[in-house]
Amino acid sequence: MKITLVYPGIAQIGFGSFGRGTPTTNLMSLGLGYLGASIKKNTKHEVDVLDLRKMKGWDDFGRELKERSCDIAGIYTNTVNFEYAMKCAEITHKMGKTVIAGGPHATLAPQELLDTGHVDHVITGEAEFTIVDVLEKFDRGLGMEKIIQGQPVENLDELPFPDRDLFNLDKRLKYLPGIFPFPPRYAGVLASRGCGFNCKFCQPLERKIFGKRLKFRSVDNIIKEVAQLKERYGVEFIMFQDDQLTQNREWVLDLSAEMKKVGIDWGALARVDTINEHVVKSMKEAGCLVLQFGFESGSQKILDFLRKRAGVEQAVEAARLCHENGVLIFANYMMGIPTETEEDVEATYELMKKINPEIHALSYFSPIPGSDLYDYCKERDLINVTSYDMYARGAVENKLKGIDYKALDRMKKKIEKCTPAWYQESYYASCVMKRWRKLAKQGHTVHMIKELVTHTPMLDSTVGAVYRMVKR
Ligand code: B12
Repeated sequence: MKITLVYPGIAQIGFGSFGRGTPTTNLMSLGLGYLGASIKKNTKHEVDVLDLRKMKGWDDFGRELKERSCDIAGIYTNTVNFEYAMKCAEITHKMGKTVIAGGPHATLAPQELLDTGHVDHVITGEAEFTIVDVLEKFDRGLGMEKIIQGQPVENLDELPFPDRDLFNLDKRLKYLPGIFPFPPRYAGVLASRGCGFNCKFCQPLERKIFGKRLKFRSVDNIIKEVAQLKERYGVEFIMFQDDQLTQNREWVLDLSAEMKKVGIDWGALARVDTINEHVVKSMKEAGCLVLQFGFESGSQKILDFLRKRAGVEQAVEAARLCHENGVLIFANYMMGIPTETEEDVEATYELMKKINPEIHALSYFSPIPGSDLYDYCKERDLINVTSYDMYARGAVENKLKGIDYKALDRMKKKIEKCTPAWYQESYYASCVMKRWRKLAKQGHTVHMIKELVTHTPMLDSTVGAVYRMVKR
């Protein structure tokens, strides 16, 4: 039997967007990587992956699917890509194949998937063990429920590492450009699952997927994966994709000590209230180049409304610790939050000025289904979202009624002006130059030129490097 795992992540970026130099176009789905590894390890069935970002269009997808001649398609669903996921299901179903779906959207609204008539079974929550059972039952022709609760993974160390070969990591690393803050030859790793906090714009969905208990891999297990990535694939930078890596200080200090021995650059997501001087220093000494924080807002009133549990002062202190210890700050923040006033937005501007991050990414608040803040907005009839792909951050506006997005846009420009642009970072520019020299040396000149022309971040970083040289 054969199962093809499908990643439908083309919302806002479209077909053929793979490798265009943003996290959304470049990152592989670790969830599907884990499922693939589990199927390979625990069954005799064949498994491969189809990534919509690499397809030219729906005909191409249909043709490729036919060629793969799988029996079952396993489709990842998140809300923003729901329409594309269901179109994949429809095409697959019409070919007479069985469709199983999972992922965040499947977990929060399984019946919605079944109602399309193109999905046969939904597995909610974590699925590494359950997908194996399901495939065995299919193989033996046994019946199954439509909605199957995935068996939670209690001990993450029991899982095989995500299967990178299913996503051709080798080839990706040769050709994929870096995305700041990831230099070329980076890979994502997940060191823990779950989040112990209760932010209104995110929870309870995370708890529904991963359970209430925080789950940490052992440091030893993580280091084995990191070392494998370095040795087998020549990975030079690890991005820890956990919701936040710093929720257990002792563990993160142990992890840092071991990362130092591996000798590889890395970055992670963190919370401003879970770090201190010792943690930041240790992380930096261990090769941590960048920490990504959800600062969200400069208004304490809004932070409290969001149940963020972190204070504005803690945000400023976290930024100071990073600057003093030479860790780059990647600042995520939001505007367009319900109850937010002009003064609150002004406070966010003031905070961003104080933080002075190297990289910043604004999201106009998206009421993400599965979160308490989505329910809040729905109850008050605030939601303006008319299609699933409007849930993406980026340039999508008018998500909520009563918000002056034009004024927010003006504020966004003001903030951008007072915070340095990432392309002025000499580290990234020098990585890009190094990569191009290597590509040229290896005879990939055409690819190098193509990258220079098509990937804006590459172009920007070169402009940035030249700019700095001239300035000096
Ligand atoms: C890293 C990350 C990203 C990265 C990379 C995503 C990637 N390709 O890996 C980037 C930065 C690109 C990103 C972007 C966005 N993200 Co994001 N992201 C995450 C994060 C923090 C980790 C993802 C991960 O690696 N998880 C670990 C793996 C093991 O879990 P998993 O993917 O869910 O897979 C498991 C199960 O779901 C299930 N499963 C998954 N697929 C399938 C398929 C089948 C067939 C089956 C049976 C089971 C199954 O089994 C897996 C193993 O147990 C999660 C939060 C989280 N902790 O998961 C948010 C999360 C997935 N993101 C979220 C959101 C909202 C977004 C954005 C929309 C943000 C925005 N407003 O723009 C964009 C959308 C991008 C896109 N086009 O898809 C939400 C999704 C909520 C929803 N309702 O869909 C999450 C859950 C965070 C949250 N709580 O709000 N994200």
